[in-house]
Amino acid sequence: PTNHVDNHKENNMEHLRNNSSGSLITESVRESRVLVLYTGGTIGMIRNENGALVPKANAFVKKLRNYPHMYDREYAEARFGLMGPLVLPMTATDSRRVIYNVLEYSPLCDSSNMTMDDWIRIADDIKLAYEHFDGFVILHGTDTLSYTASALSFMLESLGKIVILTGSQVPIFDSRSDGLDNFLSSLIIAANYSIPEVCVYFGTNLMRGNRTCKVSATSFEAFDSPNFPPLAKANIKIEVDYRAIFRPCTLEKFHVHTSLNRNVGLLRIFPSMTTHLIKAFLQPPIEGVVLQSYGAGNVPMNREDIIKELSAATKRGIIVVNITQCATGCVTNTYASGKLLDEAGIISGFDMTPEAALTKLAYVLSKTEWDLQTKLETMQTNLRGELTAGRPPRHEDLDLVEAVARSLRLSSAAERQELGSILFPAMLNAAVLSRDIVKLEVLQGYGADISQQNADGRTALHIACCEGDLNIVRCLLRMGANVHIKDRFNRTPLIDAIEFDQHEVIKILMQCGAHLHGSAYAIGEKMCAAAAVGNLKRLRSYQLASADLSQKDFSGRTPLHYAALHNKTQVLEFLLDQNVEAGCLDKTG
Ligand code: ASN
Repeated sequence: PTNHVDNHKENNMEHLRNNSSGSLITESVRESRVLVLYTGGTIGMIRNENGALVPKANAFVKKLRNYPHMYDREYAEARFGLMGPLVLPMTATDSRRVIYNVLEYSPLCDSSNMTMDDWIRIADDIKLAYEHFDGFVILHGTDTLSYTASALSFMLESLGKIVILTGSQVPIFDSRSDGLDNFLSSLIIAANYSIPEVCVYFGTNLMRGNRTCKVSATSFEAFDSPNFPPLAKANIKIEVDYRAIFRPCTLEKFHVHTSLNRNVGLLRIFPSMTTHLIKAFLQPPIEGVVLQSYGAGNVPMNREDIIKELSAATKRGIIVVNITQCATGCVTNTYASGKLLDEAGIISGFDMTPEAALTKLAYVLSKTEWDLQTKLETMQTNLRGELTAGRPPRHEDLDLVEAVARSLRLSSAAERQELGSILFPAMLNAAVLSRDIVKLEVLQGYGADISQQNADGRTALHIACCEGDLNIVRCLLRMGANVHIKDRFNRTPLIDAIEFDQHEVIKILMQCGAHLHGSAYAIGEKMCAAAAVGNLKRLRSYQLASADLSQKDFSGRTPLHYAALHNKTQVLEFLLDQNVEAGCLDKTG
């Protein structure tokens, strides 16, 4: 990365944050905010005099503003003025306005030049902007896009928001391009769907990033997810397969892991490979090897020299992970050579892609706090949905919706989807209200998405936060419930917990990375109203949610003004104890 951007990163972020208020903010405006990290790639390139594709700095956003598909000028200028963030036009199916900011990297990079440093820089940028946006889109060259997506999936730990990487085969500003659709669909999905994963969007598919490979240098369907179905398909409607989504089940805040071990490599077995080559490959400083074997994980049994070198390497503490050269399928112990590899200390990478296996090794090897055994076990554990170990559950066997659908004689996928979207939220909510943890777990076993929204966009966690039963809240979070989902009224579970003054619930939500969102003035308004009536409990709720107690309302007054005006001494004492600013003036001075 160049210093140029790093020096300006904080300023850029500050600029984006300041830009994210605007003039018409009210709570009723349903908007979602997406940060676009434009790293380079064909998508934003232009053709030079010789017809060659080259990146061009500071042109992308300017050009986008001339595309009515990408920029609703009238709305954007009324809302933010001339040079504010970009806004998508509303379509018939959208429920929220998509507001997006573009952070352009410098220099713009053909992805074939990208390195692990670039992955770290992207992860850091997401960290800086995390609380200010609902989702992230990374515009990226296609050549190494699957590597970046796989690496980020590991580096972004306890991720609660969606990150989508996309790019194109033809520049977005060419008259016939896949870039426009890829970018537009990524923005709409990032703004509207709770899929807390690092994804790749290409063609019409949203895929789990660490399951993807670039499979074509020419097709508009350039990426495939050979061992895992797409998370969503963008046809006339966007159809999300919610049960395919991998949700983090830790009670932790989002954080990023920003070191990677570079001493890793991909070793592809081929007929008549020389011993010399294997030996050279396994020389120090190599620490991790992804072995790309034949078929179901085979190496030539008659090549004792190869097995011997690999075995010596694992004895030296090098991690060797076995994956298949085939595009689909999994390493198994079907053949005798599997046993041989086991004995040589080589571990199975199951059905991981080469990109996922390599970046996971770089990630795992950089965890200095783990010993070798932990690293070996972690390589074989499903961390982010990157591998399938054992037989995947067959949903048809244990699917409640299937059973009801059969008895109602519903046959189409759309009807089943609809049935699930009605049945499960209602049943989850009933289980929350009756505080029934066993039922919640059974429902998840039957295929319920724990974060599924009902007709009002509310989830089981919203209800649980109003009710205030800590065990239920904790159970939902452990089952992967997302803390960031906004209902139809723009309320997150945290807002519900605040307005029901569930202090313990607020604490655990904050521990899991929940945060206040929207206009600071609107929050100020709520706190001032609480101060005016002496509602100390409510102010404590806001304090636990890390609200700024000296935040002004729309008239410029703070909670302290109101407490003084209405003679609410308890609130006054509390606020003064918190050292809130006492000296600020309201709009009348
Ligand atoms: N070489 C380009 C890149 O990876 C390819 C592309 O974006 N289609 O940056």
